[in-house]
Amino acid sequence: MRVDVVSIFPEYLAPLDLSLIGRARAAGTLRLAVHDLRSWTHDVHRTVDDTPYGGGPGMVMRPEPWGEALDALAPAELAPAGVTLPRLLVPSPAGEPFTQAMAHELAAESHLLFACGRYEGIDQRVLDHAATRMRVTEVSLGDYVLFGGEVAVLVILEAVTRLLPGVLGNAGSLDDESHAHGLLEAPMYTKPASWRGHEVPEVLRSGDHGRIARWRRDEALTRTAARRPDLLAALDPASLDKRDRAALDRAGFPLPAGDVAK
Ligand code: JD8
Repeated sequence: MRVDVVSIFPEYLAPLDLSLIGRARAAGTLRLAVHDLRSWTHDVHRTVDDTPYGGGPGMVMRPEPWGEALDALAPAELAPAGVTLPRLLVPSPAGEPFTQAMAHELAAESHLLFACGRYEGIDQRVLDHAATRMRVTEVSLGDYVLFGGEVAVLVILEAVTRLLPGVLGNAGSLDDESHAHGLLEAPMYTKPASWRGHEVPEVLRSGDHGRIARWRRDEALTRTAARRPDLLAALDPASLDKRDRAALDRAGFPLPAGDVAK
């Protein structure tokens, strides 16, 4: 996968050299380039912002440097062939929520291009113009306010990179994770069995794999009911068996109506 990131703070993307993402880059699975938006300015002050039309606080990113950056990284001449046009992702608090489903979707692309805004954001015409030649998605990390898009790009690329073939050593650990089955994960423990007066639950040391699986499922259901009732409500009621329903009942969670599996 090819990835281009444009930012006025390219140093902010330095963590992409580290750890598993860095290894994916070294292996050639991920061909990542970070670009300084100011390299597409021409004035002596390398200006990227100006005052907002209509008034209001702060500054808005001027369209000209962005237009040149996108022209350079997604040349319009390639549009008829269609194959090399990147998917443009623009982090914004007004974007579509980023989810594991979107991470899977992005992992299937051959070329991603991220535009990191700052200040009050990027002149809307940059996105409107880009949309005439490529797929543009405004994406949000969540309902809180950041200074700019750089951290969102770090998060999105971490979620996407670990889905690329060959990046995660143990393929089995992908399908058992939180959100894959719509529930939060049960807590995990390692040695020692007793630490500062806190014990590892007996069931996990029992060696009884059936009991362990049931305990983990109950913990997943109980945690999800307490912390993420929205996830439980979205589950297909038919995916909950009698013991699932008993665990939810004990947790005081109103049982979803519908057919009981098993
Ligand atoms: C990009 C500029 C700040 C946005 C005024 C100050 C994502 N979940 C998220 N929260 N915030 C962002 C985000 C914030 C950004 C930019 C992403 C570019 N800002 C501006 C408009 C309102 N603030 C985000 N993804």
